[in-house]
Amino acid sequence: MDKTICDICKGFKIPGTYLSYEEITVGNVNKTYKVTYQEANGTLKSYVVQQLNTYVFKNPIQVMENIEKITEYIREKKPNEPSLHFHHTLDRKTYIHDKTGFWRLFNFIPSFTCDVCDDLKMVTSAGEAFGEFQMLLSDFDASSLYETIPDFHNTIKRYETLEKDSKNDPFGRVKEVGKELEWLFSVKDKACRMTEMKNTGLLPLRVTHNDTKINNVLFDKNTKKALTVIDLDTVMPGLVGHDFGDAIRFATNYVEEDSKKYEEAGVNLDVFTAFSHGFIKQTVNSLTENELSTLALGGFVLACELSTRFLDDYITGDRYFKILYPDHNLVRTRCQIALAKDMLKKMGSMEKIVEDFIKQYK
Ligand code: GN1
Ligand code: MG
Repeated sequence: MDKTICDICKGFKIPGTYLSYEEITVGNVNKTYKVTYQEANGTLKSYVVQQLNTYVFKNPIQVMENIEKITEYIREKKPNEPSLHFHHTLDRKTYIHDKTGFWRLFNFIPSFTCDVCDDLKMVTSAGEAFGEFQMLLSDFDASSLYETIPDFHNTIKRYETLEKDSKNDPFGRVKEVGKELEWLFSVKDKACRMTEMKNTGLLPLRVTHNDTKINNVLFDKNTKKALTVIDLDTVMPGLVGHDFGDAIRFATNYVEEDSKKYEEAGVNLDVFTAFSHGFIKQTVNSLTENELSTLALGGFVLACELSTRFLDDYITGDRYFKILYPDHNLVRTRCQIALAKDMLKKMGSMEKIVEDFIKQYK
């Protein structure tokens, strides 16, 4: 791997002497490495090298084109803020595609990330960062972006896929997951409500991030404020409720996404309040009434949708998400279902919290 990474850095014309690399193990699809170079004057400089998962991103060049467009757009509006800069090869491409894979390289921003965040000020700051991302792109022409993963948050289609694959049962695993399937299909209408509203023209398409996990926010080590949001691979036209909901299902859960302590999974309403505060403050004045009405539901929708995706991957032989042990996707499914069940119980409280912030900032 050393040689491959070193060659990739050469391809991106990184100046100085290659010293070392380490893998950054966050993320369920791509492979990410931090690489350190020594420059001619002796200073050390780090970069991030990433191998894009081309099973997931079937059209990686379109992914890069989307990212370039939106990072340039944001940089023009906020030139002095930290942001991702993708390096170019000699032939002016932002990627290298060879027999070792599809690679890109960008600046390393000194910062830290957190998978579980109980510092409520940081959670609010993350909410502001995702809200701001949404707002900075609110006048960007969403139709100029490629839909790099078609129907990514089309919950109706996700359910159809699960239904079809569980009928085919290619690995004989369906007998283990009867309860999970039954529960997921029992809440299908509610889980598909946002997609239904989009299909009937009740919700506008916006430029959305589509992977708003709190570990996709870089925080400043000293101030603990959000510096920027990262992981722009899934930036596409989408619904604001998806971005809000995905953030909620990840950040508010008492346990990690793949915890086996299902009985402890659930929404921490303090974290919910903190994130909603930051996000709604940034976005409230540019969202429609219908969009605002979907926010509290969003977490439930995304928890159910991701459950269908994890469960479908389990049933079809774990081809999509990286797994660390054989039933990892089943554990992830059960944890998301437990979270979604708790969200149903707390829906009234979540709606009230959202309404109060809307009143406060509108
Ligand atoms: C994947 O790899 P990562 O963490 O960026 C997935 C998201 C899921 C997430 C669940 C392109 O994101 O949609 O919510 O795992 N990304 C893609 O942890 O499918
Ligand atoms: Mg991602």
